[in-house]
Amino acid sequence: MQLPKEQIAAHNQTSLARHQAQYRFLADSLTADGHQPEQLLAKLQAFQVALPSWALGTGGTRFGRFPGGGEPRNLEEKIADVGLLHALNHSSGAISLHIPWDIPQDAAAIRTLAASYGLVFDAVNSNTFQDQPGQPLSYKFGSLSHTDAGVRRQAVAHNVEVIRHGVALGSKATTVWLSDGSCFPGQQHFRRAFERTLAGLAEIYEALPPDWRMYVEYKPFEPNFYSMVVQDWGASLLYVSKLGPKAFSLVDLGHHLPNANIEQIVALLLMEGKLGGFHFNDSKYGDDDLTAGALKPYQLFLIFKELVEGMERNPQLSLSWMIDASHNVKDPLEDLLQSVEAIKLAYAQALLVDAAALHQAQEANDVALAQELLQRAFRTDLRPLLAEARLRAGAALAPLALFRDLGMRAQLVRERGSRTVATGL
Ligand code: AFD
Ligand code: MN
Ligand code: MN
Repeated sequence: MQLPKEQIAAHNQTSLARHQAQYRFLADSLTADGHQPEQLLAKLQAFQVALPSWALGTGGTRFGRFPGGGEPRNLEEKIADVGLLHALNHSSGAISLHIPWDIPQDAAAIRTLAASYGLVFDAVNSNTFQDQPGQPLSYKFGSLSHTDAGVRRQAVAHNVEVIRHGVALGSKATTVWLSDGSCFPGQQHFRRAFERTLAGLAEIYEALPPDWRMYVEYKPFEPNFYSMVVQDWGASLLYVSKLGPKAFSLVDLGHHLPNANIEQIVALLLMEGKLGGFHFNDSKYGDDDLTAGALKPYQLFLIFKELVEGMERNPQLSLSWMIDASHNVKDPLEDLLQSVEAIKLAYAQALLVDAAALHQAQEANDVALAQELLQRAFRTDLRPLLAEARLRAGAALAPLALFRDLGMRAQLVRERGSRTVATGL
């Protein structure tokens, strides 16, 4: 479903006067505080968050799945959904594919279709955590870390195949998330499992085109509940350091044990030049995959504060931003709009932090002032700034309201039916 520009403009008209008043007030107070609203707007407009092809349908848990209707039935419809979101917020200009859930049959046609919505292809993702129909060997006891060399070969070949699909689409990176590990003490020899995994990753690394990157995602538990072969950022950093300069760690916000200091992990990975990408979501207990910023917006801001510092220190820094969420009770498209908004808000707030003053406060051990400086930025309501960035890009002032007012889910249900189920988890 293409969303005509005129429809967006007409909807914007309904709240334009109110927005303009709010934006003027904000821009004046930002300017008075020494900020440059135009520069902030330019940074926000350039910031794009990729959406994963597996997050456009209703996710499920092992207990059940409650599809909401109108879910995309194929890759073309997934691209259409991302295109719709991008038209609404002008911030979701990329899609990340999961192979084999979304194998493009005709890569050139898929590329053209994506381009018609202004979309490019972000990192491709491999899948060795499920057995596919007709697959000769099983991943029940692991893939790259498996004791059987035949299974390891099959997993490497799959990852190389994923890179091949990505090349045809114009992707520049592959993300490897391994579910390998063990459920019981004694089941797996830790060092051997690590060495086998490293050898497999090295083979995949060899297959990377020269301008490609490999991201190694870590996760402490699930589906294995005693050990995981890439359990944390330390393990991920070990692998990517051994692999070489094209390998980077990927931080998925949900892949930490409760209360982990993720912003500190980000700072240290940046220091090592080994942070490659991000999977945004929010969680209370584990890999909950909830809407970014829904539970811990201050944590998201603190993470962005480190990211902004990293980006300012190294303007060449290139990071892949993606949402990795699952929607069990909300409309996936509404949820993604909310996630993108929360991510950009945290980014914008982080841009407001007075880094020089904070540095001084830190050097002087002025703890109270350091907190004031951070919270001053965090508590500034920057929603009118985000809306202004969208308005200038021809997107919606109020994406979620427009999605609802035009009855878009109902239109999708009419088009696709109420019983469609998208591929994914
Ligand atoms: C996992 C990881 C990973 C993977 C996804 C599969 O976060 O990014 O590709 O789920 O849906 O938990
Ligand atoms: Mn992830
Ligand atoms: Mn996850």
